This record gives sequence, C-alpha cells and structure tokens, in this order.
Amino acid sequence: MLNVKPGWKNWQLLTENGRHIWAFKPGSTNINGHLQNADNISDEEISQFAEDFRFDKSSNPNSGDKVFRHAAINAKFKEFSGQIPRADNPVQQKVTDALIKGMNYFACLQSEDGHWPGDYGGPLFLLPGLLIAAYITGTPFPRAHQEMMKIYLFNHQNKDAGWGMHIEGESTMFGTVMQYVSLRLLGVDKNNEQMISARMWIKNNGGATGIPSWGKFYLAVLNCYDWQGFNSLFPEMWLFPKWLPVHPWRYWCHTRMVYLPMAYCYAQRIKAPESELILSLREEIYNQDFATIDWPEQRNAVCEKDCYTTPSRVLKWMNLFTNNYEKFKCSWLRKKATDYILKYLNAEDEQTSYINIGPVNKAINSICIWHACGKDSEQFKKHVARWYDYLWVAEDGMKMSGYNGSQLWDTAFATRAMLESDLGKKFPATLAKSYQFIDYSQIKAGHPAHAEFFRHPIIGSWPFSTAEQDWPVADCTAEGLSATLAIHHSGLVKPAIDERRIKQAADVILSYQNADGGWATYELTRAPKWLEKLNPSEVFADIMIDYSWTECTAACVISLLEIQETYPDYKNSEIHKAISGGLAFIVKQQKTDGSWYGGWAVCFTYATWFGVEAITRAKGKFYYDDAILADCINKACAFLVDKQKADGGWGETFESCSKLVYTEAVASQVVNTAWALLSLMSAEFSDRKVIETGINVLLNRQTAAGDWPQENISGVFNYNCMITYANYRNIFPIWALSRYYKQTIQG
Ligand code: LAN
Repeated sequence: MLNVKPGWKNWQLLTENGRHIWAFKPGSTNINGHLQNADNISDEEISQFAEDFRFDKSSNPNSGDKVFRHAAINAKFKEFSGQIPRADNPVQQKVTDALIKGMNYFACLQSEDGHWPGDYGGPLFLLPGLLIAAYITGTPFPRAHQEMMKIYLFNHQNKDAGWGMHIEGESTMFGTVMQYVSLRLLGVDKNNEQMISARMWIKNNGGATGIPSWGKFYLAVLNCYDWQGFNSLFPEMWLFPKWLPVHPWRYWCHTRMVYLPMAYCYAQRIKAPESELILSLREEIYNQDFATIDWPEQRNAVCEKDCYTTPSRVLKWMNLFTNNYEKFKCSWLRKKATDYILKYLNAEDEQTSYINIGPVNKAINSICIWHACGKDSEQFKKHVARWYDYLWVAEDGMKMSGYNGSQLWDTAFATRAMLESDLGKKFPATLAKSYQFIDYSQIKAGHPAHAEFFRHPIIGSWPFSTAEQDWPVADCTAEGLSATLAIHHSGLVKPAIDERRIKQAADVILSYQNADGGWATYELTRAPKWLEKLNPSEVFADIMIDYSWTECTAACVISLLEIQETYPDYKNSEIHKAISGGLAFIVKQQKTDGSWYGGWAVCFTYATWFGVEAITRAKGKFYYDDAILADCINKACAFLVDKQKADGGWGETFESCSKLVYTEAVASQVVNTAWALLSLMSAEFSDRKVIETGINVLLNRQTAAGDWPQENISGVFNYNCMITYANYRNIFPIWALSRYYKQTIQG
C-alpha cells in the first residue's frame, strides 16, 4: 500500500471520455456534480491541506503525480498473474521481469475510458490568468480549490522569493508578479512573510513596470496597470484583406487565438473596478507612486531577467504607428473590428465546447464573453464549467494544466510502447481499452464554421487531448494512426476503425505537409519566416507562424511508411513523394554534430530519437539516397555515444531547449536515457555494450512496484517554457525495454 495522506483522499479524479475533473469530496462519480461539496470545507480540513500538500521544491521542483497515482495503485494494483516467459539467462530474465512489471504498474493508471491521465502542469503564468478571470467576473473558485491553489503557488516560490516562468526556472518578473498578484487575489495578506520577501524581489528588480507584455496585459485587465502602458494590439488588423502576409489567419494558431481575445480586451480597455485590493496592489508592486508613473514610457520596458526575444526594429516601427493610430482611430471601424473578433471568439468557443485551444485563451475568452454577454449568460456559464477541465491536483497543490490534458498523445505512445514487443500482448484488456479511447478520439466531423475561421480540414485526424477540444495536430494524427495500426496488427481487437477512417487519417497527414517537405503542428505554414520579426512577446521565440519541426515530420513520415506497408495501393506515388520530401527535411535539420534540436521536449535526445527512427525505418526502401541516410544514422549514433554518461544513462536539462546547445544534467534521466536507447536500437548500433549499460540504468531506477522516479521536467514549448509530461517516465522506459526485449530476447 502506498502512503496516501488524509488530505489527498479528499480529492478524486473523475474522468469521462478523456475529460478530467478533480472533485473535492465527490458525492458521486458524475462529473457534472463535481462542485457539490467544494465549499463545504472546515478549518481543520484546510490545515490538513497545508500539512499534506507540503512540498519541498529544493529537492526536486517536479511533483510525482502522487495524488492521482497512489489512489489508483491502491485501488487497482495487482501483481501480474499471467505467465512470464523464461529467458535464457539471468540478465535477460531481469529485462523480461522489469518490462512486465513496468507495464503491469502502468496499466493500473489507465482510466476506465481507456486513456492515461496525468499531470500536465509546469508553466507558472497560466493559473494567474484564470484567477484574474475569476476575480474580474466575480466568479471565485470554491474555498477548497482556493486553498489548494495557494498551497501550490507558495510551494513553487524559489529560494530568492521570486517565481520563474515555469517550475524549474529562475525567478522572473513575469513569474513573480503574476504569482504574487494571484496569492493576493486568493486572499493572502500582504504582510505574510513570503509575500514581503516576494515584494522585495519585485522591487529589487525594478518593479512591475518591467513585466513583459503578457503580464502588462493581465495587470491592465486587473486595473493594476494603465492600458496606456501597453502597445496597441491594433484590433483593426482582424479586418485586413486575407492576402496580406500579416493577416492574423496566417499566424500560428496559438498566437492567433491568444491575440484575438487580447485584442477584444484592449479595444474595450476592460478593467476591473477599483477596489481596496486593487488600490493596495498598485502600491505593492511598483517602485514608484502609481499615479506618477509615465505609462507610455513603460510600453517596451522589460526586466532583463525576463528578456528572451528582443523586439525587432520592424516591430518598434509598427508599434509607433499603431500606438499613434489609437489617438485618431475611427470608431465605426473599431466597432466593426470588435464585432468581428467577438464572432470569431464565439466560433472558437462553440467549436471546442468551450474548452478552447489552450489555457491562455481559455482564461481571456472567459473575460471577453463575460464582458460581451454578461455573467448570467449561457455562454459565460459554459466557460466557467470548463475552467475545471484545466485544474490538476498533485502533491504540490492545485495547478493549471498547460492544456486540457495530454490524453490522446499519451495513450497513443503508451499503446505503441507496449506493442513494440510481444510481451505487450499479455495485457489485452489494457490495449482493448486504449483502442476504445483512440477510436473515440478520432475526429469524425468538422464544424460548419471551420472554413470561415481559417481552420484546417480535420476529418480523420486526432487531437493532442480530447476530440471535444477539437484542435487536431499533425503529429498527434500520426501517432493516433500508428497506434491504431499497431493494435490492428497485434490481432488483439476486432478493428472498429475501418479502412475508410484510416485512409482519412492518411489524407489529413498528407494535407498537412509543408512546401519545405516538413510538417508543422496544427496547420500548414501560412506566412514567410520574416513574420517572426513581429513577435511581440518578449518571453517566447518562434511563435508567429507554424514551423515545420523534426519531431512532427518524423512522426508523419513514420505513419505514412506504415500506411505504405499496410495499404500499398493507397495513393502510392503521392505518399511515396510525401515520405521522400519529409526525409529530405529531416536530413536537412540534422546538426553537424549528428543531433537534432527538439522543439517540444527536452531536447536533443528527443528529436534525435524521432530523426533516427524515421530514417532507419525508411532506409533501403527507395525513398531517399541510402548513403546519405546511413551517414545521418552514423552521425546520430556517434553523437549519442559521445553524450552517454559514466553510469550508462543520458541526461539533459531544460536549458538545452532555451540555450539551443546540449546541456547535460548532473544525473542521468530515465526519459532521456530511453530516447537515446530507442535511437541506438533502431539504428542497430553495433556496440551492444553502450546499449546494455543504458538498459541497466532503466532497470536500476525502476521501483519495486514497476514505476520510475519523476526526475527533471520533460516538455517544452516556444523554447523558453517547460511543461510536465508525467507519463513519460513510464512510457519511454517501457518502450526502450520492449525494443530491447524484441531485439535480443523475443524468439
Ligand atoms: C503542445 C503540446 C503537444 C505538442 C506536440 C504534439 C508534442 C508537438 O509535437 C506539437 C506541438 C504541441 C501540439 C503543443 C504546442 C504548444 C502547446 C499547445 C503545447 C506545448 C501544450 C501547451 C502549449 C500552449 C502554446 C501553451 C499556452 C501558451 C501560449 C504561449 C499560448
């Protein structure tokens, strides 16, 4: 039995077709009634929370998803009762046993609907947005939730009293001011000791005028910053003719969907009414009297600890123009623009069942809809109902997830990992359930307003999280497709996803290929690279357009290769061409040291795994010049061998992502180790010793129950913000062990 603290037991994860809701003392398992008891919390229970969710960031800022996992394991864990194959020697037996144990443990974490829930926290600028939305709209969270959020925020305060962009990051103005304000909104007294020292941090680093633009935005909405200190968002740009390269329809969808509601708030200069708290906050976070601040001077002020992307000269010129335009703007045009923005917002809300594309527009759209439709409107209520889809409870408190979950993604990977070897077939019930979830999650219909609002056709695709969220991704489609084919080939289930749907998925993947041969995330690249010059966020890089990525490209190439193997007659020459183009892109992306840079996880080991996997699968099949492919593989292997640590493992820190150079972690990491091993094994690297010592790291790190420890943060976006993938610590060691088993043990 794992130790479940009393306070943890009050929280229960309810799931329904991938939807996650953490309920406080739920009366039933009905997701819609999850708030029944949330205000019904005693002072003793609150002090119990403080006790049971105490978390020591200094040993590891990454929580291990224990609240969810311990409950699941205690309720469902059973030793594996099937037959474990006998291996030829003790070493091989150890691998076999570890793999069975790893899969058996992980199978217990699967929810009834077939997916693997997990912590998807990490960024620290998300919860504040939601709390500001809750505050301005007068819709506070229940007390139980508020207490848990406070705990989380305090738990992640750094030693220097500030907070970072994400849980592992050094303190920044953005992180610190946002968490400070959040804690105040949650009712924490300004004389609380941790608050006093946080304030010192803010003051010593120049005060909140130096918060980056996204922070300026939130503070302005909260009426703790003057809108005059904010560069114009030029709402009229939404009325631009579509052919213009700067029309927002061409932006990366996340950027587009964030700047859309921001533009509405800006056009309306939405701000919370002055209250005692607001007036006090104005005094707390600045180094100067609020009334005397020269606001226009602050528009480009950014604390040096926050600066990641320096605004270009073009952007400065553009700001000069748009800021001046504000003085002379024509009111009917402004109205036309806000009307259009509102229509667009409503479409996004409806298409996504009010989940929205992500955590940022989730919060800001709520504010806009409250403003436009009122607190009692159906639309606003629907928004509030979905706030809870983004909250997650772990042993460090209640956080806001970076998405409404990573359901499909984790399930597809888990399925493929287990089916990599025959041992996976010993878990037929688990795989049948994951198949059910994958089947359910494939997108079967479009929305009538998709085309009007620039959405890529989606029928046959898979999303990263849930079908309801309705924003499919190219490589999630590829993973969904590969997992489907893997299950079909296993013969474990009667196929429910028929040939028509498989071909639809292949068609979507084809439709997502860019002119450069690669694949981007949600859409095609819609504008030239120079648009990046207009990136107004000082904290993220490469956010303006949807770029082709090694990982996304490799995933799509692999799934197309599998389509060619399974349905050789289906669009043969078109798919052949697509694969060749994808390979050319991957080859071009390889760095001279043999590695690939990873944009969506930490980091070089991740993308190198994708690159090597795609190339080894395609080699010898007439898609590309084999000599070049062989050279790529050799270089990649040499790179990995060079990075192997003395204990046989691999380890990178998140700084690999932000600094763009391989940054070695002090200790090897199971997730990086697994990626490196997967690459070396797919390359059939000749020096088996290298692989065996790596495998040993995975064996030695495994816990008695079959879990692996939660180590460093694994995910990233936009180079500079990290994100948790709680299930990676199981999925990838299982995958690597499966492959090892297949190559060396399985007959
Ligand atoms: C994700 C999560 C999944 C990820 C992969 C599928 C792994 C990747 O291969 C493609 C990109 C994608 C879909 C992705 C893009 C950026 C996201 C949506 C996220 C990292 C999850 C959260 C992040 C989003 C942008 C966070 C909100 C922050 C903003 C700056 C708007």
